[in-house]
Amino acid sequence: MAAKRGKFILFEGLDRSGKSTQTRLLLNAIRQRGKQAEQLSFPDRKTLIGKLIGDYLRGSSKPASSEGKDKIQIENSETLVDEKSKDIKQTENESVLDDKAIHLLFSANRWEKQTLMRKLLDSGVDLVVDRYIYSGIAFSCAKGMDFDWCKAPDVGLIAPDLVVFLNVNIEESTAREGFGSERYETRQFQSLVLKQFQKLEKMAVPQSSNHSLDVVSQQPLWITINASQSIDSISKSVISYYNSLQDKSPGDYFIFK
Ligand code: FDM
Ligand code: MG
Repeated sequence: MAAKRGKFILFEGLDRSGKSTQTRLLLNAIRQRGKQAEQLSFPDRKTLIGKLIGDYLRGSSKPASSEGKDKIQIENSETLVDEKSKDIKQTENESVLDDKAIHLLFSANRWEKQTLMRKLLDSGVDLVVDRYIYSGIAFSCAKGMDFDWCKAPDVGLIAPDLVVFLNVNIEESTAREGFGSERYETRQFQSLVLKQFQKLEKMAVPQSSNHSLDVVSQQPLWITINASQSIDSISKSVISYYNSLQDKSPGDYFIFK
C-alpha cells in the first residue's frame, strides 16, 4: 500500500460537453508529473453488464421519457400488448429493458468495478473517471423516476474527491459532431437531464472561492465549469482544482450516501 492514496476525479455533464477531452488532458497532466493515473468510463461497455447497457443505448434514439408510460400500458392493456409486441418483433435488435432494470444495470456496472477502483486508489494511483453516480441519477430522474429510488442502489459506492461538472449550453452540445446517435441524445431529453444535474449541484458542497477543500465536509467537492470556454482554459482550471485536493490515506474515501 502506498503512503497516500490516489485521488478520484470525476467528470460529469451532458453528452458532448467535453468530458472525454478533459479526462484525457487531466490524465496526461498527472502522468507528466510522473504520477500514476488511470482512466475509467461509465458505463464500462466491455463487461458483460456493460454489453447489455451498450445494446440498450444503441437500440433506439427515441427520447426515453415517454417509454416508461408505454410499458405501464403494456402491462395493463391487452390491445396495447398486441400492438406493442408487433413493434417489438419488428425491432428485434432494439432493447426493451424497463427503465428500472436499466437503472440497476448502470449501478451494477459501477459496483463491478469497485474492487479494482479501491485497489488502484490504495496503491496511490489517481482515477480520472468519465461519468459515474451523478449521471446515473440525472438520466434516470429525467425520465420521471423517483430520486430516492434512483439513488439507493449507488449508496455505499466510493465517491469521488472532486466532481467537475462541465456545464454546456444545450444549443452548443446538441450541435456538436456525433450528437444524436444514441438513446438519450435528443435536445428535449438533454434539457431534462440538465435540470436534474442542476438539482444535484445544489445538493453538493459549494465551490469555495479559494479553491481549497472544505475539510469538515463528508462529501466530494463539486465544481461547475462553463464548458463553452476554450479546451485549454477549462483544462487549466481543472488542474488547479486537482492541485488543491487534500492528501488522504489508503482506505480513507468519501462514501456515497
Ligand atoms: N448513463 C450513464 C445513464 O443513463 N446512467 C448511468 O449511470 C451512466 C453512467 O448513458 F447518455 C447514460 C448517459 C449517456 C449514456 O454514456 C452513455 P456515454 O458517456 O455517452 O458513453
Ligand atoms: Mg453519449
